[in-house]
Amino acid sequence: MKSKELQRISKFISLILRHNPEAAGITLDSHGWADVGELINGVSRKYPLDRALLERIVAEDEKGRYSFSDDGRLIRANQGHSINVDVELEEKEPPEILYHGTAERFSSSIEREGLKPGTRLYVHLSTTPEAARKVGQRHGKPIVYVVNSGEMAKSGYTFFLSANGVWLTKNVPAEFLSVLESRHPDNN
Ligand code: HQG
Repeated sequence: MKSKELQRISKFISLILRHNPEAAGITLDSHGWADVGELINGVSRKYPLDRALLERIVAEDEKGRYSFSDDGRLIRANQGHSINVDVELEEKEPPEILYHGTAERFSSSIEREGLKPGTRLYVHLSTTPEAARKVGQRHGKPIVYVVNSGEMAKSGYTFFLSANGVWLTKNVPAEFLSVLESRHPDNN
């Protein structure tokens, strides 16, 4: 199967497991798990999918978006949900600095209100400016914020590290944000 087709199926799976299980006629449990057989049946209404292909999609996903349960019967998205499930995120002391990539057009609102999770459960933070810039590019002309996560943790804010290495927190007040100044003309 071509990688474009695989990507299309993966996008549909992430829609189902993060936002809209009804799109495949399935339900998730309170920890975000779907039954693998039900997911395959539901996706198969739209795209060809069997266990082997699903295993390939999970194994090859470049962001490690999905996990199987230990017995292989269940599958869930590791982060990125808008529906209220508890994926048993690990609460963890964050690094001193994290980054958030967004589009320039959101900057006045962000600098007024801080970072809010929007439709998702958490604000997503990156460990490098490069990764943050890529996230921001999905929305338009990117801008990268430096998040003073060390100071936030000292002030009592909690952080979580997802199974696939994404830092998450409920919100970031504007006082902990500063714009990353680009040092290179190409770096914007
Ligand atoms: C912005 C992808 C105005 C926020 C990525 C972002 C990530 C505000 C947008 C993951 C705001 C929400 C998540 C405020 C935040 N005013 N705009 N006060 N506060 N925003 O897509 O972080 O490929 O829900 O900056 O790689 O872009 O799907 O979040 O631009 O890890 O696995 O509101 O999704 O991963 O957009 O992306 P999103 P995000 P996947």
